[in-house]
Amino acid sequence: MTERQMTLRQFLLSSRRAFQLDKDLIFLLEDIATACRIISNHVRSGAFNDNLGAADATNVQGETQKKLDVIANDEFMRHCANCGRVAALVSEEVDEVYWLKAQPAAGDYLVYFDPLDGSSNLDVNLTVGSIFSVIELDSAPTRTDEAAVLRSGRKQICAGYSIYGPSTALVFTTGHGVSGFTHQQTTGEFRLTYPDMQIPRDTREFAINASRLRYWDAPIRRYIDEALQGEDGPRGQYHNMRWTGSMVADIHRILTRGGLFLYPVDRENQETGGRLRLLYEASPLGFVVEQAGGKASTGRTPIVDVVPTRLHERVSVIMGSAHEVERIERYFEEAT
Ligand code: P6P
Repeated sequence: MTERQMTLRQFLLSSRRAFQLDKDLIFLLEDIATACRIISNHVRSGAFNDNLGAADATNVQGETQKKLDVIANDEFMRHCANCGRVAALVSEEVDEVYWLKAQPAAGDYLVYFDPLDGSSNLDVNLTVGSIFSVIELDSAPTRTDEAAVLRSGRKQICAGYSIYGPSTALVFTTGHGVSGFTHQQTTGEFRLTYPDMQIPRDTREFAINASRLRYWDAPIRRYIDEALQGEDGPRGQYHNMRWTGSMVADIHRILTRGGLFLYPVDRENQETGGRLRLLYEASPLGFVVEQAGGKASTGRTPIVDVVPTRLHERVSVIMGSAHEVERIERYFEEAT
């Protein structure tokens, strides 16, 4: 079976022919894939190189950085800088925009990334991932300042993630559906193992941090209460729950078998606008979910339509199987 599974390079070249994919985007995607391979190696050998545990630093989010957060960030910064069209990098781990060009031009790329999502899972040997997003500048920004990179998710030309689980997989979209590749250790190749990923419109599985129940808004509380009533409740069916502590892992499961991921704004986190960040978590994964036939909403509006006002802006996140997202959006409408 292996030989018939396209390599990443073969897939990108066929996409170039089929969708006129820009060669610079192909180079950038291959560089991102290389960064993810290297990060995967660091994650899997962390215990041997004293790379587990905390670095003596906190990031702009006020979170204690893990040593591997810093290593993963360095790998993304280094590899994304290879592509001559990348004008700026935005990282969860870096306070400011990292400009690579003093005079960015129309057609240049902005790359946004969470280099290691779910890193609190590292020390307990659970799944983590990396998230990335690419926007092409439609005009030369007047100033190389934060405002130049505050773009809505609709402007993305590419987004995806890498997941470091039992195997390492790379999943992305360039706006023509979602394709997934598994890293083959024997050859070092990423091979096409999840062609055309589609999220079932219906699901009976949700992912939420249920310890926050007491903070939830009424529509979220209603949805979860109904699900938990199972066969005897208004949904008339048993619902299952998963919560992995890594958005990448939950979203990969949803892309693979359906489901609903929720991290809503609630009474406790409303001051900060929620938990998850828009530019390098919710927006890229929202683009991927939409391209796979799912929906990604704040509860009231598509996540990719949200225009950020701050670099590390947070947002309410409800994404996955379309019919379940639509149900919650109805609950929000009914609650107003
Ligand atoms: P909690 C990881 O830190 C993350 O940003 C997401 O990947 C994950 O879904 C969420 O936070 C976990 O949050 O409240 O369970 O720690």
